[in-house]
Amino acid sequence: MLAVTRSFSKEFSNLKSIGIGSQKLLKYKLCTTLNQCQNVRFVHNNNDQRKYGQPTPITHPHLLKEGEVNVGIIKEEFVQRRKNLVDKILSSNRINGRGLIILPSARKKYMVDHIPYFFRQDTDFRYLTGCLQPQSLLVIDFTETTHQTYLLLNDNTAYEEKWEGPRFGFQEATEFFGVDEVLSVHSFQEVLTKLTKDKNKLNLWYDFLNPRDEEIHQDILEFIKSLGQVHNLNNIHPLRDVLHELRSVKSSAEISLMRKTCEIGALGLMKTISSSKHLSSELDYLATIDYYSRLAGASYLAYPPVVASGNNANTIHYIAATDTVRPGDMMLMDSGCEYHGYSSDITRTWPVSGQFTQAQEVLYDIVLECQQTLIKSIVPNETTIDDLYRRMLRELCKSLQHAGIIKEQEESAALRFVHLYCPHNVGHHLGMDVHDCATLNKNTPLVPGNVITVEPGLYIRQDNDKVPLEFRGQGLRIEDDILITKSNCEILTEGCPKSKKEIQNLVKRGV
Ligand SMILES: [Mn+2]
Repeated sequence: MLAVTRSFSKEFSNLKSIGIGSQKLLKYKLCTTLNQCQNVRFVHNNNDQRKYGQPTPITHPHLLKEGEVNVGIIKEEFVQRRKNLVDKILSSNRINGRGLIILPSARKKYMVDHIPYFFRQDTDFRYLTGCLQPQSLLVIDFTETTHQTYLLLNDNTAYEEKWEGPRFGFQEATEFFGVDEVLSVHSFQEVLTKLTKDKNKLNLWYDFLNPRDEEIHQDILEFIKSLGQVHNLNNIHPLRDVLHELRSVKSSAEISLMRKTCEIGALGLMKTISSSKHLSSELDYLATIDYYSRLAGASYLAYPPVVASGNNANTIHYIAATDTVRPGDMMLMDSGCEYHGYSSDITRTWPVSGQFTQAQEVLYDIVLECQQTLIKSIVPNETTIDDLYRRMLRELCKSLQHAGIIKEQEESAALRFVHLYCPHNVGHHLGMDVHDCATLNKNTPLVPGNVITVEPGLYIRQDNDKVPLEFRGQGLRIEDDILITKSNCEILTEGCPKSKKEIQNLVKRGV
């Protein structure tokens, strides 16, 4: 009971310090009594059955080590990320007053009445907090010299716990996430009003043009409008750009997670290739990659995989997976998994019979050689994704001319036709999201700690009567995930073979 009294009085003084009135406090006190009691058990009794809003080292010691907030990432790293964000903002902005960062989490969405979609936390919110609870809010209040972090969470009531599962109590969340204070998300307007009540210049970082959560966005807009009446509101800056710059350079903990998710994704794909002779429909292949990925520890597939046999591979985003697979077909599978918040993204193309036809072999050689040339050409701190794209077009052009698929002899004339056979880009950043840090400029040199995909392809539709008959109806792509290191780069997905010989042997003989 002593801990209850002590932690409650601490929270009481926190509330007073941000000036929430006594009536509000009474309401707050009633609804957080449950939290306070749970807090005692969190700290003092590790043997009970108490669960929280997400796995913790106490409840899930098979997943998290002591001190970790998310699998593989300790609390101090999250604290450092928030500091890095503030420092980065301050390094390019003179705020001349105070700054406020507002970042909502994802909200639960429903397919139909009471049937939720699978919940996935907002990536930026997860990156800065490690908190996996929906309908939360991160607020960072900062000046040139200090910053305070507030995490606003849903109240934990017995009713909610019964239907939705447990949530963190506020005091235990303060300790677990390493923030300065945790408050009710329902009091966010009071919290923001209090934080902005002095008449100093206010600088706001909030993604108001492309909001993450429409519902709370309306309330935040109301708040911003109310600020305009009393404040010298300097500017509203978007938050994503600066966050994506930070997220694009992976820490050593993140690199370990990227290695793991790529290892699982590559292994799953290898096992799927080697199961080919037992599989007869695209759906069989989809089920197989899903099965092997989750069995190896993936949370789920990172995106609806492309499982495209034969001519279906010419539809770049083919995700229907409704066809049967014919013996002479190649299978193009673009799949990746998510492992505790980190994604892999791999593509292989192989003959389901275990033997490429001569024409398939010609096309496969072109794509593989191009991909290997591109990976070898990466120079850290120099090469950009745009460079790789231009290089890909030139390489493919040369090979397509050689194979008689592009008839034009002049390079400049021939180059105009390459996009007909490879209409997509050469790659993208990869990390917590599959298309990671999407606001980054593709013309920025790749630096150590970046992870990108390199994924040239060739697509020749069945009805393309301009190319020799034997090439028609074939679609191929080879994609690996590449970590940029200080001296060159590391292929994180090399666990899945791609040489012609190896891939044919995999189908014929299994793993
Ligand atoms: Mn990709």
